[in-house]
Amino acid sequence: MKFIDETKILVKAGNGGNGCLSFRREKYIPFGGPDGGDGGHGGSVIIQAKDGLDTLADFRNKSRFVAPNGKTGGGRNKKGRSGDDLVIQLPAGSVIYDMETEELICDLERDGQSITIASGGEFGLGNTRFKTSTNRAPRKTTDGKPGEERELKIILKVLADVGLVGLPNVGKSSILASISMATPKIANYAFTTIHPNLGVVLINDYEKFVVADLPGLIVGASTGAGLGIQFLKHISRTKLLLNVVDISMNNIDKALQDVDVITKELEDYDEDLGKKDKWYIFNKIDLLDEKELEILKKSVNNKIKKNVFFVSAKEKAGLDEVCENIIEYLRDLQ
Ligand SMILES: Nc1nc2c(ncn2[C@@H]2O[C@H](COP(=O)(O)OP(=O)(O)OP(=O)(O)O)[C@@H](O)[C@H]2O)c(=O)[nH]1
Ligand SMILES: [Mg+2]
Repeated sequence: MKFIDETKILVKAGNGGNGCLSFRREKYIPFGGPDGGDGGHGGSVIIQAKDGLDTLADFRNKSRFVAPNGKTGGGRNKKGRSGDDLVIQLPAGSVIYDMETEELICDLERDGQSITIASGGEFGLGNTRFKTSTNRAPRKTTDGKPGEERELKIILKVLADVGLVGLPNVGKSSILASISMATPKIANYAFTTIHPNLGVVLINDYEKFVVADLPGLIVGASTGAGLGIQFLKHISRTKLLLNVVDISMNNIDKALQDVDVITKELEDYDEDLGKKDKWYIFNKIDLLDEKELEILKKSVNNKIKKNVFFVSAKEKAGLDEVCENIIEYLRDLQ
């Protein structure tokens, strides 16, 4: 599923430093020639793609990026110091548009790819530059040019690897909250989630996957009942679906029926969605006692042969195992 994260930033490159007006003044040399140096170049603003950044959240608080100006030139032909370039790192997959013209500037696809988004201003020339055979004491200099300034819209499309589906209120958002840093709304009523939520599950320093938590599905969702339908199309590109089932009622028949309702809605909506790999997550096991859980596990395992997990989002039980299995599954797909 593709989620869109969007932000606006303002970038301003540094101005070029002005050229210097100066003449050599030394003892015994009454008419020293011009020695005004050039200014420094303004720093440019460069945008660079980086793997491992997942969202544009870092840009919520900082949205102005200004590269330093070039310094003015000095006497004795001293060139002004150039402003350093300012590098902004964006997640790979970011697409950059010009706010004003809405024109696409670039699509940063790969790690390391970079673009100069605002060029630093040209430096101004010192008066030394204007010395000619006929004008040995020029008073002319030029000013540095202003650095480019642009307002940018950045859009990041995130592809979810795994989708959480299930009836309303079964604990999909609670599972997302428990395995990722996401903070979806969780409450004890149907259709708490009205828009998909996205979370990144970090397994270790270099492995992670993205989970989408969808609004609850109900009977008839595939033909438009409830909220889920409008989002089903988005999970068409996930690799794996987690069918979440509430087993707090300790009713195996009801639980299996719930599994089937979701499977059927997915199939009815789209054949390919029906064929997608599905795992079954029986949630809220904290509400059963040990014996009840033992019996339930046995009967579920009799009916569904593999890819069944028993978890408690509330107590974070069983979810590490689910996540480890997911990362292994995704690894095998590559
Ligand atoms: N005891 C217990 N309660 C849970 C567990 N997981 C979720 N809940 C509760 O179940 C209710 C529904 O949880 P949500 O995570 O909002 O469920 P959802 O599937 O996202 O619901 P919708 O967004 O409405 O489809 C909340 O009151 C949760 O606190 C669990 O493992 N144990
Ligand atoms: Mg929810």
